[in-house]
Amino acid sequence: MKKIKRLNLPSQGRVIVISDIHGELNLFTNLLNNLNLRSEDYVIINGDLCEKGSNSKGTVRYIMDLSKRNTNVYVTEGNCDTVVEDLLKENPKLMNYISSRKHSILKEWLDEVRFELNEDTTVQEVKDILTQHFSHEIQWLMELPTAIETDDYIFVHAGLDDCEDWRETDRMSAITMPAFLEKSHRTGKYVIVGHWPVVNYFCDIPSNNPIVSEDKKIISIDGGNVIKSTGQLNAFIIHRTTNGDTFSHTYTDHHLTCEVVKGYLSDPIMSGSISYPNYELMPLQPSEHFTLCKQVGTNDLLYVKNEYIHQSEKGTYSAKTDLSCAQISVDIGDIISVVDSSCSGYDLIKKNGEEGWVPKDVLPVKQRGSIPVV
Ligand SMILES: [Mn+2]
Repeated sequence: MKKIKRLNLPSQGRVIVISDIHGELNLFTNLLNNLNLRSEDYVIINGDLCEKGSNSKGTVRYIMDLSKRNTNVYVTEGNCDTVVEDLLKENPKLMNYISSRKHSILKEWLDEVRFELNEDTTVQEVKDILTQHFSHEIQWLMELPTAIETDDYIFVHAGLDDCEDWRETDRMSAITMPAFLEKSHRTGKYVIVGHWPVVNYFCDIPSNNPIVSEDKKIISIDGGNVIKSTGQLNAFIIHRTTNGDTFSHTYTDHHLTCEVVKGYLSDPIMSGSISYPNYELMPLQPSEHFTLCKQVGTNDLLYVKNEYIHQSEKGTYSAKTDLSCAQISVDIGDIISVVDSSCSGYDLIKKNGEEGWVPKDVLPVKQRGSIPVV
């Protein structure tokens, strides 16, 4: 990769890392408010500002202004942000991309200048129009560094190759490689990445919270915002002190919150989760609310909520979406978010970033109605 930015961080204060905003400007500004952002804080936006969410152009505009106004705000590029590079290269596949995608910054920009695509519109025409009206944004996105290196950290969207000199990592690998937490590197520094929703990494209770691997020196922070129905936008916070750095995090999401009215101790036999690409199931033992299934891709035994099991015309079974198969414990007074209250017997909730099932009487009566799965 060629675009590497060197940065000196102060030895004290906060460094806030946020990735994969994907056009969710409201979640992002709420997150900044929750953080009580101060001018001395450093902020690293670690790629994928646009695409998938509903306000890509607003998000890019906002972060562009933020980084120009504030000398402590830095941004790296993500694979979704390279959509402007495809535009400048006149990639013919872009026409299909713009017309088939529900949300794209290119479509939002075309809408803003009231240009309507038709079957004959060429990528050259789109490029001419957008470079005429949005040259500042396009140039700013094109110039984003692939990685930011400090004395102790490397910020990169997806990951680095396990080679002698990490700078030799191909740029496209650095912004697209899957599941970096399952790989390794030899940089000697903490590598902080987004891109791969952390909930995809197996754990007993599915969680969207950042994962810090001290062994691998990898910190993975993508909370699955927009991509996952139960996802969240994480802020990973590095607290710099003279005695060494400590870490914490906070997040925002779109779910309604409520207060738990009755405590519940989870059944530990119910754990694990279903996530991409292991959706295929073999039902073994049905019961009123959950069916014990073998997950075909992993051979794991999971209790899957009946409403989420789909039978194909061929008679095979699969999970309809990513799903927690865990129960979680709650205490009276806990503030939790309600993810799905439309199923029988149990509600799917999120508590401190973790997802799981609790019996319906745990939530206040007004929450037990049917709120659709987001
Ligand atoms: Mn990405």
